[in-house]
This record gives sequence, C-alpha cells and structure tokens, in this order.
Amino acid sequence: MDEGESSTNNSSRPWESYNTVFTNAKAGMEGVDKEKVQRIVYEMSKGSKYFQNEERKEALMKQKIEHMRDRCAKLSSSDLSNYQKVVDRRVLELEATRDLSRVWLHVDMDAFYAAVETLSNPSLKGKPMAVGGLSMISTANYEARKFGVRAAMPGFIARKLCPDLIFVPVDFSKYTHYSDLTRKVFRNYDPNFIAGSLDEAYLDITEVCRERGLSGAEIAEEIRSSVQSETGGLTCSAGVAANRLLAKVCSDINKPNGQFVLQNDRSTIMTFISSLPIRKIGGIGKVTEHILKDALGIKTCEDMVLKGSLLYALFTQSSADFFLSVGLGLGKTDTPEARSRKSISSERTFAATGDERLLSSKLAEIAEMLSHDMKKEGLTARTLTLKLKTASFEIRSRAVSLQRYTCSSEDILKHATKLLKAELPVSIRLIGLRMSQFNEETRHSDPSQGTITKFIVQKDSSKQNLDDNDSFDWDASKTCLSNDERLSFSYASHDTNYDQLKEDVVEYEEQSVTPEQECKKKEEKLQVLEGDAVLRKHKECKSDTSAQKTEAVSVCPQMETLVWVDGYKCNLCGIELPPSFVEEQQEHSDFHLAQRLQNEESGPSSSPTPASKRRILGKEKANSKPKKQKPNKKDDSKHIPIHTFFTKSNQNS
Ligand code: DCP
Ligand code: MG
Repeated sequence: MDEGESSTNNSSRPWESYNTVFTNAKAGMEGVDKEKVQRIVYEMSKGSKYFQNEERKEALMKQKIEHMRDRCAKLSSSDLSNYQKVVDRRVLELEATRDLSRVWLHVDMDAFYAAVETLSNPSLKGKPMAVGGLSMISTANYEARKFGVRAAMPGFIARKLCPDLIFVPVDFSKYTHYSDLTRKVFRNYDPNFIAGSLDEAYLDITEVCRERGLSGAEIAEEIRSSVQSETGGLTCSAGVAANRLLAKVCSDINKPNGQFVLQNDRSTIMTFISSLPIRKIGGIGKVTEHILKDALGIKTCEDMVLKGSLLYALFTQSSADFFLSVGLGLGKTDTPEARSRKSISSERTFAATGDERLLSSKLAEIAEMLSHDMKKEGLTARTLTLKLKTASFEIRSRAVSLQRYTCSSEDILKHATKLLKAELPVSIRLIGLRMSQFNEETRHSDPSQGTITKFIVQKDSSKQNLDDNDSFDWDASKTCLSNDERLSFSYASHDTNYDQLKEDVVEYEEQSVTPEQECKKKEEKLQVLEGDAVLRKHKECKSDTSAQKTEAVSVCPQMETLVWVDGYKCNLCGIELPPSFVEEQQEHSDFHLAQRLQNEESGPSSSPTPASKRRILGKEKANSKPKKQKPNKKDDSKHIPIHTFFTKSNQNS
C-alpha cells in the first residue's frame, strides 16, 4: 500500500493495512511492486515482537485519528469562521517573515554507506548490495532498491526480496572518514555549514554566489563535482532553494547524482508547494501524516493553508503555525548561532543480544567514542545517562550523578557498566550514553576546533525523525536504526524552531492533552548503586510514541514533580523549553534530579529524609550483594525470548 494511503482492513489481504517503515519509498524505489514488498514484510514479521509493536502503534494511531475526527465533528461553523480569522491574520504575519534573499543548498550523499563500501571494493559495482546484516540493514544501493530493499529493513527480509543481495558489514570509521572529506569541501563554500548527519549538510551559498557571480545551480554543480573528486568517486545530490526546509525537499528530487533548483520567488515556491505531499517535509512522519490525512483530509502542503482553521482549532498555536508555514513554503533562512550545548551523546543499535560480554564490549566502544568526542570538544561533565532499548522495544534510561567532572573513557565506562549491570539479564538492541551538566570552566571555545557550529545537529531534517519516538521503534529513523554511532547534541535555546517540530510533538500538541495525562504514563523509581553513584531508574513509555511532550519526573517522595506546564515551562524553575526540544526537556529533568540527589547527599539535614534513608539502605544492600540484583516482577521482560524475527538477527551483531 502506498505510504500515503489510509489503512483499510482487508482480511484476505491483511498486509495491505500493515504500514511499516520498510515499505516507505526512498529515492530509487519508484518502480517497486509495493504490494509484493508489503506482503513479504507482513509474512516474515508476523508474530514477532516487532509485529506486535507495530500493531499496538497502529491501534494507537487509529484511536488518535478517531479522537481527532470527533473533535472535528464538534466544531461549529462559527468556531471555524473564528479560526479562519486567526488563520488569515497568521498568514499575513508569516508572509511578513518571508525572506527570499538567501540561497540555501542542501546536499545529501547518495546511498552513502553503500557507496563508500563500493569505493573500497569495486567488484560490488552494479550488484545489489546492502550495508548491514541479516538483522538489519543501514542502507542499500540503488540496484537493491529496485527490489524494495531499503534502510532499516531486517536483512533476512531484504534477502527474501532480493535473493542475490550482497551484505557488507557496517564500518563506521570509514563513513566518518569520507564524511570528513565531504565537509572539507562544504567548508570552502560556507564555513558555517550545518552538518545534519554524516552524509548531509546545509550550506548558505548566498555570499559565494554573489562574490563569484555564479548561480545556485552552478555552485551546486561545482560542489557535487568537488565532493566526487575529493572522495575519489562518491556522488551526492543537491537541492537549492530560498530556505532550508525547501532545499532539503529539493535535494531528494533528482537523486541519485542530481540536483534541483527552486527559484527564489514566491509564486514559484507556492506552485511547488501546492502539490507537495506533506510527508516530504522533514518533521512530518508517518503518524502525523496519517492524522492530518485521515482525520482532516490534508494531503498536500497547500491543504495546510486551505484547512488552516481546522489546524488552529485542533492543535496548539506552535504546531498550527508550523503547518501553516509549511503550506506557505516558509523555512529557516538564518544561520543558527553556536548555541550553548547542553549534552553530548553517542549511541549504537545492534542485533538484540543478552550476551553480557558482547554488551560490555559495545558499551566500551560507545564510552570510548563519547570520551573521544568530549575531548575533541574540550568538555567535561558529571551526569551520565544510559539509554537502553530492549529486545521488546522498551526504552529505559538510567542516570547517575558523578562526584567529579570527567571525560575519561575509563570513568564513563566504569559508571556505565554499573548502570548496565543493574539491568541485567536483559536482551538489548540499543545502547546510548549521554554526558550532561558540563563544567563551564573547562569548556573551551577555540574557534579552530569549530566543532560546535560544525556539528550542530539540525533537527529539520527527516533524519531527525530519528529523534522522534518512532525512531526507537524502527520508523524512518536513521540514528537509531543504523548499526552506527551518532552524536546528538542538545542546546539551551528558547526559541521555537518550527523546523524542529517532530512527529511526536505534533501529536501531543493536540490541545486536549495535558501534562498530567502524559505524566500518568511514566513510571519512576529510585535505585541505588554503591560508591558515588546514585542511580535513577526511569522507565519511559516510549514505544507507543507517547509521553514525550510532557516529561514528568517524580524523583522521590518529597521532591516536587517536574511538570512541563503547557508543554514548555518547567514548574520547578520556570525555564522554558519548546515542546519540540524533547532531548533538552529530558536533560533538564535529569538536571533537577541530579541537583536534588546532590543536595540530599551533601545537605545539612541531620535526619535523613525518607529517600536518603532508602538510599542508604540500598547502599548497604548494594554492597553486600553488588552484582546479583534479583529481578523484580516488573523485570519479567528481562527474560523475553527473542522471537523468530529477531533470532535471525543474532547472526549479525
Ligand atoms: N542510515 C542508517 N539507518 C537508516 C538510514 C540511514 O544507518 N535507517 C545511514 C546509512 C545511509 C546514511 O545513513 O547510507 C545516509 O542516509 P540517507 O537517508 O541519506 O540514505 P543514503 O545516503 O543511503 O541513500 P540516499 O541516496 O537515499 O540518500
Ligand atoms: Mg544520503
């Protein structure tokens, strides 16, 4: 079924309503027999944990659509005409912000990992190949895409679709190397270019076009050819437009090895936007697409304007503004300043495993990588967060406040190991480590390092859908679905960045959802580790794409619960973080938690609080039985058998 079509339940062809990321067309998949792919994916994943999770998500999505329809039906015509007035006013205001003076270029490497592998092994040229293994593939070359094989698909399904498919293991260091080479080129055109991920970047080419008297198209040609020669043969595609949002859409149009230029005038932009499917916009993922389409009948970007009154009636203003600005073809044109980074992290997805030795070695690699990046940035920090995704897609995060600032891989690993051990036995498919609460004194700002701006991760790319909840559930996520490690940074910034609006945020920005409702979905528990570590155990309800917007952290009985009032204002300190800043909000919660725990430990209180008593007790317990923590009932999931679907994945770790 086409990704854009509504789900219908056809019992003789159940796969038709089985929408997964695997069947979303990427560039090079235009002629693919979608129904065949859908059927194979359905048959091969049926009964697996993944399948169950997809079904659960699908059911939730349907509920949301129904809920939205009900709300729609209750709107009176006078409500709608009032909202139309709001729309008319916002259109004028948004129009006034239209900036057609800049020329933005978005560049994205073609079949990046696969192309790098082919460069080092030319015998792969022209043959269908995928990078990854039987559990999961990170990408496929264009030959393989003709069979419906694509990134984020389990390799054994890919092999069923394309029996001659060649698998090449992931070699992340190679991709980093080639990514650096491309960045060398980008820097020549825009020293402040924005690196979206390893294989993509946004460049403001306004000045270079003006200085050299060249058009955007000519500069795009030049950049693409320089990338090819600098890397020894890798191709990329480019989009040129008045803003970043449009440039990104454009870079996908003539993939691979092509470019598309959208003229910087309003009427060309409006024509372009009028028939553009909403899913092409970074930030609009599967769930948002379905809600907008199935509940409100919004299919194209133009519909966002035509049905603006519904959007303003049903969503918060920031979401509705985002939708409306998309409908007007507006996007960011400024170069973001180097904002103050709040955390740095590294994570890795792999075939689910419960093998402790394997998990330890993965953890060591991630700690090493994180430490390397921190050293490069001159950062030391003292809050360490471990993120895990279990074989059953449960997301867990555990944080520890260290006694001193550090960036050493040994320190990170030591504490991360404690956090991890407290979770074992468990079968895990993703491990992430994040360091936050930086020591401002050691943070250096040597411009020659330039990494803060250069590594700014802009969430206005589709790759940042990775960040959304679905990303942890195998949606069109890059960060989480790949067998690689990525950095993700968060910033202290208070401005609403519409480009950064994420699918989950859109969903939970429905006006009727309150922080308290979301808060109920959270389970919070304190645990203790020996030594200087106080462990926070926080079980997130992540897999159902819920509970993101209004992070509520109940740390311990006497601590006031952190609630994001209206989705953006911390009730404890008043700091405002836009709802789309999911990571930042999480990080801010961590901060309050760490602060609280530190106060408790070093505070003047003579009589221990109930929580500290509990910790002391916990410490004793931890000391007497440091390793073998008996799994409680809730941890039954620790013994989840890896179902057929994922058993296969063990062949590639
Ligand atoms: N990637 C990944 N997991 C995903 C998607 C992508 O690990 N779910 C990695 C492999 C890709 C790289 O990121 O090579 C870049 O992602 P793109 O979406 O840009 O895909 P490609 O570059 O592979 O192909 P395209 O030509 O469509 O850009
Ligand atoms: Mg690419």
